[in-house]
Amino acid sequence: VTEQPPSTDLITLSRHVLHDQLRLGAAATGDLTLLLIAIQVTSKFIATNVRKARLINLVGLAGETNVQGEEQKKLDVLSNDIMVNALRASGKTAVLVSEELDNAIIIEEPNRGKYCVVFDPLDGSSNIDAGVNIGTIFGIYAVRPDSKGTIEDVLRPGNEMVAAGYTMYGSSANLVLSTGSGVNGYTLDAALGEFILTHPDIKIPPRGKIYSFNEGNSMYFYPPVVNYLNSIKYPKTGSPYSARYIGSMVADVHRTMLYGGIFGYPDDKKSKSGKLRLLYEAFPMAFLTEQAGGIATTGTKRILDIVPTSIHERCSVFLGSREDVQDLMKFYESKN
Ligand code: AHM
Ligand code: MG
Repeated sequence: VTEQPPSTDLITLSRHVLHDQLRLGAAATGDLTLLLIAIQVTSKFIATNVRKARLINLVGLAGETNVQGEEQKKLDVLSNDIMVNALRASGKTAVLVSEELDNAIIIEEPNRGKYCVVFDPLDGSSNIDAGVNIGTIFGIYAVRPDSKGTIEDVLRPGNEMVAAGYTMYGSSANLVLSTGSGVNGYTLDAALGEFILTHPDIKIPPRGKIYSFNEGNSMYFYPPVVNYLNSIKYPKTGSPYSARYIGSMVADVHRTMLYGGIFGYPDDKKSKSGKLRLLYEAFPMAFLTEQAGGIATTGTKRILDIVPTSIHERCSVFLGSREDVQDLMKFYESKN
């Protein structure tokens, strides 16, 4: 076997988003490009901290004190600080909403820009201490015309987002991004310190063979979910679906993007609105899913059409392969 010479023409994330901007011509100011470049830097920074967390005492509870008497930051608190600092300093943001912060941050002059970023800096907290995949999720809105940036600029349906993405910190760091014309995946080349385009134009297979639910909640699930799950576990024809559930939304959605199937975190008798957060978990993942040709629904309603009333509200989530999600929706339609 002859070895291929290494590529001398790498497509980095910066090159790719810049190319996108140039395509739009004079219409694009370059601000979104610069914001996306700032976000990818935060992902690199968080990725290095995730990788060395065990060695430098970043796991465990915030508020603990290390041997030098310095206060330790938990990885998710640290990730939040990394993102808030970088997004403020980018000069491109007006409003920031983070899962870690009760209130939105309104950016003042001279740092104020025209974008709002909603994010979960480190999602999958139950997996952090075990070294299992975790990730950052983000969505971006442009402020409304004539707005200086208020909370109303983020209390808007997900279909008004201009971009969304996530970075998964796993065996490699993978950043998956959409600016509204398809989905692209980039892998961090640690030696270069650059995200390289490795998964151009991701399309979710129209049907998969995997379901991803926390079935430990089955006793609380409503009949449409129970009956749908039974239909794929005990099919009348063919083989049953496989179960895969990591408990990190980014990792479970990433696998669904690449392999197909259905991911679900429904509302149920115990969690009346489900668990996942609308603004910075459900919306960005729904945006990416639709851009990759899949469906994202609450069971009865398109997720991206929900109008949020508060920044931390929750919603029921099912997303993934078109045909699989349609099958689930039929159980809601027939109410059984
Ligand atoms: P977190 O924001 O506290 O990390 O919770 C969100 C996570 C998601 O990543 C994941 O899909 C879900 O919670 C798993 O919840 P559960 O442990 O109830 O299955
Ligand atoms: Mg979260």
